[in-house]
Amino acid sequence: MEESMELYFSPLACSMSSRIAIYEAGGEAEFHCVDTRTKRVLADDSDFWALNPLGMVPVLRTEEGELLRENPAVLQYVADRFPAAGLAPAGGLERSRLQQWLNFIGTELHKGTYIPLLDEKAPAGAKDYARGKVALRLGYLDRHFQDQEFLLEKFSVADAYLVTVLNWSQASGIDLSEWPAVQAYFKRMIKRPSIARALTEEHALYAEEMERRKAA
Ligand SMILES: N[C@@H](CCC(=O)N[C@@H](CS)C(=O)NCC(=O)O)C(=O)O
Repeated sequence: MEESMELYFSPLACSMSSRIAIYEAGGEAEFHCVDTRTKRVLADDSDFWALNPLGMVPVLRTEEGELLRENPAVLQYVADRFPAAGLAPAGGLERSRLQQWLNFIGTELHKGTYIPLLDEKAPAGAKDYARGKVALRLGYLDRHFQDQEFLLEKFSVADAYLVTVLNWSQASGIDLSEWPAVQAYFKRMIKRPSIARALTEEHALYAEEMERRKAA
């Protein structure tokens, strides 16, 4: 029997974008929940540091047993693994355009803006610095979505990543109503079946994680 890919994830974290991509493609995968505070894999209490020396999700184990890290790489692997789903352009300028968006989301939004706002350990100065970056970045997206439905011509893994990050807006103190086209995009995206399913499942897992942390 062929092995399926395995995704190490944490509920509602950036790894949710790969779950969305797998659901969107109708692909098979095993999902392993990681507590990113204790760095343990929940199901077998194994050491997550052994899978990622940085202690971060996502980590993907391919069907061949190779470990792959870094969200844009994992997302493109998933897209290429299920080519019929058309979640990434096969090559050429359009593939570079996908990478342009994945890098924008990963660096400018995820790490540069949202993480300092979300991270309770980030000092006030880091939060102010990140807050100062919100308007330019979301304004850029807002102009894009004024006449575009998706980041590319059609739904891609970049949309899966963007919706995952925008989902942290409320917790980050970012009011998306200031960017109406981004807000409309977000509201459209969360109705998409693959995204609605991933959100429902990961919200439930997140609630369990909060209970576990309270009990610890
Ligand atoms: N550069 C990494 C960043 C991944 C990342 O920030 N993961 C977060 C969740 S969204 C995480 O695991 N944080 C736990 C930690 O930093 O210890 C990637 O693109 O995969």
